Amino acid sequence: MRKILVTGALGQIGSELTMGLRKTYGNDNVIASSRSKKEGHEKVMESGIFEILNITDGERLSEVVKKHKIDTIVNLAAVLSVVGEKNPARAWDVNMNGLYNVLEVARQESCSVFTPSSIAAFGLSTPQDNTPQDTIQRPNTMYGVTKVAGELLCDYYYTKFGVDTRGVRLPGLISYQTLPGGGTTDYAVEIYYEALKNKKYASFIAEGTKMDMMYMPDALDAITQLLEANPDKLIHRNAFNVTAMSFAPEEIAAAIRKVIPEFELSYDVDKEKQAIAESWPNSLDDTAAREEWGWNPKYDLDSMTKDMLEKLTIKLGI
Ligand code: AKB
Repeated sequence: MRKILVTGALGQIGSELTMGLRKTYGNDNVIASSRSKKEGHEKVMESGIFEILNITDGERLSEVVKKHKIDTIVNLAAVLSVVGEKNPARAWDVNMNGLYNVLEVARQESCSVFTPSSIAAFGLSTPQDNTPQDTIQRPNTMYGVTKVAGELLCDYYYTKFGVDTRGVRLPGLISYQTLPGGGTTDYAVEIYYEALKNKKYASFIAEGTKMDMMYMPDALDAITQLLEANPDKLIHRNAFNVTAMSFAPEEIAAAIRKVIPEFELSYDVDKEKQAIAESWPNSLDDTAAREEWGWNPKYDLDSMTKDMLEKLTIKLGI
């Protein structure tokens, strides 16, 4: 049985992945960690071991890994695109120095490592449609820079030291449990909350701007499937394109209108976020993930919308 450490365990992905991993591997075998405790996350903090851990502190990371005899680190602590542009130095520190610490401890303690990359690892010179697995990567955000460098650093630790590193390029993630923490794709989560609460939403992303997206249950499947994938079949390891759908604001609004016909979409475009969105692909080609480890998402825009609205209706007590 694996002994897993999840960093960033109280974030959008971590809070759900930790609970999922605990179901599969047992509560005692999945250690959740975060740089601080957070109200509303008692389930994650109390259903198994919880450690206060900031990944920029390599010594503390090493101590936690040794203390719990960790063999797998799922590194989800990261500063996302929009927040990263407000504080590039912090984005570099957490996303790069933090990842370096994770890989170094993994090398010393013989752990395997899962770290997500992102669609942010692409830039304006990348082919925008059906973006290939292996292509030009010249992102123009600090978050994107750290994601490309992170992919390369993980490759380096695999080829140089034999650390079993794996990762996927995640698109925008949509979930109803924990809010995302400052990304460009966050509009696609906000829109559901506002549709239920106010029947209208002003999108900070402009009409016609397509980005790849995925419902959280598929993202959790992607991570757990790749963790357990047969290493002999993995050619790409640290940076698999994965996607489940690609849409623009007016398309998600149309899907919401099938459930809430009176829903109204308007636009209040944020220049900085729009520029980031335009630098990212319209849609990814995820053939390599499908071929190398059987990636096959379950949710499309309509089935995700139906489930999101049902679950959020219960959560918000509407
Ligand atoms: C963001 O928008 O920054 C993230 C991402 C696509 O990596 N959701």
